[in-house]
Amino acid sequence: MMRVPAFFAEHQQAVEAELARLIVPGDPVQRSMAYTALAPSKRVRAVLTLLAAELCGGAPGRAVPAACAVEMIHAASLILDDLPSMDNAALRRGRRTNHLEFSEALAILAAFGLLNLAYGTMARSYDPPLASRLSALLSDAVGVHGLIGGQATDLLATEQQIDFEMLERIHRGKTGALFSASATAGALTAGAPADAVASLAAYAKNLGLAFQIVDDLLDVEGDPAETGKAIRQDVKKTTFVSFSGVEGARQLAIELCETADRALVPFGQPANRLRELSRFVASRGC
Ligand code: GRG
Repeated sequence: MMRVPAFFAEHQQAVEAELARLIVPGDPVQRSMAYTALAPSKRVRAVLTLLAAELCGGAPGRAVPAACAVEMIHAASLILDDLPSMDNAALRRGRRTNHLEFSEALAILAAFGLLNLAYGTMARSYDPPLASRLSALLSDAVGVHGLIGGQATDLLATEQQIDFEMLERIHRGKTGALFSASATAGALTAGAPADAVASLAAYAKNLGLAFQIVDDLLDVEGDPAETGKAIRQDVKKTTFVSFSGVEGARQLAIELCETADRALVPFGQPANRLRELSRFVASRGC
């Protein structure tokens, strides 16, 4: 994995320790949940939650359950995305995909198990008004205008001609929505005012799209030993690279990170860690 700033590694560890506590490997479905959710990951969405909370003055550790919920949802989406009826992928996070290691049935149950645990974790970790805001936020990010909608549009568009606007819509749903919700969740756990929440959501939305574009670039020129997944999985799909070429896609990712950073202007210097996160996203190799 690529070298990350020290604060990034600390946040990754805090989230991984809590995920390991919450997802106990026991019977087969629990082992299937742990297999994907606890596998090596950059934890970029969780780090985003913790950095947003930190910037908004949240007490240390308070955002960790929300960051774990985001990671559980993300892991659920990866398990589903890899299924034979979706991307039919064999390698994820450097391991055989969940349905190949367990079975398709257990993979589906593990994805539901993780999604369910995400909402339960928020309900148990925060007072009812905050828990209900976080649940609504994440349910919107998962829903028909987020992950589920983006994935459905993406699947229906496979081997079809799509325009740039549709490509952007797919990935704002599949990737941008959870990035945006991750930052928003962190800010909400810190009791941030509405304008700060909106700025962080705007930052993360653009960062998410940049992240997806780099993901497309890595599908073409990445090293499976680094990314933990096979390359050229997306040959039948229109991607940012097939649309804009390697250089065009790289430029677009840089521009989106710059747009993301502009939303941080009101925070001044204290937002430097988020600026570092944008630099990591624009130049990552895994
Ligand atoms: C019901 C949760 C749920 C989802 C249903 C399957 C689906 C809808 C959506 C799939 C969304 C998806 C897999 C988007 C891809 C996003 C992406 C860039 C994944 C790679 O993320 P990384 O690089 O992975 O952050 P790691 O392994 O580092 O966490």
